[in-house]
Amino acid sequence: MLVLELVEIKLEDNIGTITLNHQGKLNSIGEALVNDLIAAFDELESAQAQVVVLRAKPGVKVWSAGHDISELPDGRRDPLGYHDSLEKLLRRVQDFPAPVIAMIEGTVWGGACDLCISCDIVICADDTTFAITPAKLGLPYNASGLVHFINVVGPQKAKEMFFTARPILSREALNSRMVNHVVKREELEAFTYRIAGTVTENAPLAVRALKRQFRHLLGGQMLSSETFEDIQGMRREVYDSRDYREGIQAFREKRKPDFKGR
Ligand code: LCV
Repeated sequence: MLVLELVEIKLEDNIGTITLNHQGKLNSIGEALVNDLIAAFDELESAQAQVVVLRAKPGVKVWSAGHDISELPDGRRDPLGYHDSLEKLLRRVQDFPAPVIAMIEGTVWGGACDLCISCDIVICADDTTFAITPAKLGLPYNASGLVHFINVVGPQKAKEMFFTARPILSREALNSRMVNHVVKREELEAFTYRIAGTVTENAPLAVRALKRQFRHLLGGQMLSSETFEDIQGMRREVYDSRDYREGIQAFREKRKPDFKGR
């Protein structure tokens, strides 16, 4: 198996495992980690893995701290555009030709929540929390990300999560259908690999066709060109704003942001 710096890859009994291993930056999702993750998915696709478990090292406090804030642009540029590393990773997971199971322990922040729900099945430990944080940082997020959350947790819960940016507990995530299962941390690994094993007992081509159909059907919202331009215009207003720069600066200076609404 390919050896990479920021992730570990394993393949056993047709079950691939990709382990986030960027502890120094709390598995925050920057260019380098995304490149390694995409290389890992490419490797497991060539090895014809029938299911992939995406996990962090056992016992982590933070599963992933979300987008690497130090790689966010200083303003005047879309922070989460189509070619942003996080967006490329989300599409790679959704286009991977076999189910990807997110096995979560510890806390999950920002775009890492979007990574989890871009996986096909989410299994988390009972002490896991999820916080989607663009509003806390002064970011507008993006339309494809909002569609992910609306599809998974529904519009009301999605709005509450984005407007409050507060961490939600595993039980709440289960009730909102954001996760498939919540299990005790000590049972998480065995439970996840049992589920992964049942996927490998089924016909790989059928499972691949099912995943592709879900991908197209879930992405089905049509936007008129005017709606699209309206969305892009509003997003530009936000990432060109003083508050966008203030949110990131406040994080860097480890202080509460002082938003002014401009
Ligand atoms: C870079 C980091 C990060 C980080 N990037 O440890 O969803 S959106 O739109 O918001 C999207 C743009 C996005 O995903 O944005 C990122 C959203 N993530 C967050 O808001 C989480 C930010 N991090 C934290 O709140 C804390 O770091 C947590 C609660 C994750 C862990 O707190 P803890 O006290 O254990 P520190 O905060 O001391 O972090 C340890 C080091 O990791 C860096 C952080 O700057 C610190 O670096 P230094 O030791 O150099 O000061 N770090 C943490 N998160 N997302 N760097």
